[in-house]
Amino acid sequence: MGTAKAAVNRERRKSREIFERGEKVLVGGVNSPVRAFRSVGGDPLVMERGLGARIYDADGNEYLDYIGSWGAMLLGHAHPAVTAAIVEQAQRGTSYGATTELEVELATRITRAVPFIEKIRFVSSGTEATMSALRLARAFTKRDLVVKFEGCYHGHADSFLSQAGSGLATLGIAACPGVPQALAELTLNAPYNDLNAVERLFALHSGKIAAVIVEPIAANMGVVQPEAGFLPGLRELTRKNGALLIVDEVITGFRLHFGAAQTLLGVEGDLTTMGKIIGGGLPAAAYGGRAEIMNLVAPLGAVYQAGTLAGNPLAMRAGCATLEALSAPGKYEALNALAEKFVTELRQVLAKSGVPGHINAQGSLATLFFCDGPVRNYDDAKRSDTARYANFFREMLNRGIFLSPAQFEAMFLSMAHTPEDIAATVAAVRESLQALRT
Ligand code: KE4
Repeated sequence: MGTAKAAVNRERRKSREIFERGEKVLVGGVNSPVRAFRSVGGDPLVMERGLGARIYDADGNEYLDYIGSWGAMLLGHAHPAVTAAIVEQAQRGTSYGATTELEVELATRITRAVPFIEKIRFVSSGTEATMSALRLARAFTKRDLVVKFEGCYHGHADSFLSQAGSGLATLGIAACPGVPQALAELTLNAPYNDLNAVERLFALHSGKIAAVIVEPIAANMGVVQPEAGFLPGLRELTRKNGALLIVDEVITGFRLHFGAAQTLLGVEGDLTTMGKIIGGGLPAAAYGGRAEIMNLVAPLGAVYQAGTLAGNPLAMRAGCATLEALSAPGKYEALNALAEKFVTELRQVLAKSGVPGHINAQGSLATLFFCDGPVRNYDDAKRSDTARYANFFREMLNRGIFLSPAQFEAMFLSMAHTPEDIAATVAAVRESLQALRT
């Protein structure tokens, strides 16, 4: 049985000073809204370094990290082989604006691991990947409408900002200002896990839906798994109605196993997006699929998409080193076994705590919702007591555990977390839940 660190309201003077300086020149002091800790209150942390499963703030406080750069750091921070590769590559220059063998190597590694992705285009963020995949789907089908799911998040491209998850759910933004109404109307939303709703949309908009885009395991409303038949049902509905299925694996790509979550879930999208892990913590993402579709992209086709830093050698080298390290035998088996043990113990602690809650988990992704289960879509997730989550977040932070500063996000376990880390985390959860009751 692990022991939790005593809850200490740690000194964070430097974080506060840096953040206040940042607020003068950075919007809200951040470069991505969730980092502002708006939904959990208190001073946002300014981080200084990470190593393995740990991250350290500007005041030198150490935390067990369950964000891991929002899933990118599956190997943990500053993995020796990845760091060495980046250092070596940096000495050759960081970006040439020309093809390098490194992007060929990373694309080859990905397409070998995910055979139904025949061709890839690298971009610099998940947003670019999904935005480009949708443009391509619209060109391929010559249709305009897109179906997404309430609570799913696919980045901040205009077409994906209605009823989206992640930071929009956290800030309660259902429809984003600045997106023209004419464009917003081209995006249709359905509840996750609701095939009938999707079927109704296809009937209502027959011949007009270019694509359905889905997170194969939702992680941006908190973790919500696909129910049996949901993903194969989407595959069938899109095929029958002449639309493309875009599977957004920016989080799940190479997280559950060495490849796409789709392979484990019995579905193959027409297009797949990836990011985070394939860049090893550097800006790299990708969209890919059948050559028949991908060949419509410039310069082969007329679907224009480009990027100054796309496929840059530093990110490609980090991605190659990351996938090389991940391909070692037993890595995922060990991660998934530890994750299963972790979630089992968390559920036991939650059940005994007397605090209403429900845990959804799949592999190394998990979310503790402060509401009664089941949580099978965004409406269920929104029943969560976000004020209680905020208090839980603070209790855990003061015990040296850094969780997502928002209920509608996931916990990301890395391969650097050890059984001792898990035991200490479970103990901290037990004590934090107890503190919520007093
Ligand atoms: P980026 O543009 O942030 O690289 O990727 C967008 C994206 C696309 N698809 C999925 C499934 C995603 O989860 C994301 C981004 N994930 C969030 C975390 N929930 C990024 C964190 C943030 O916005 O700061």
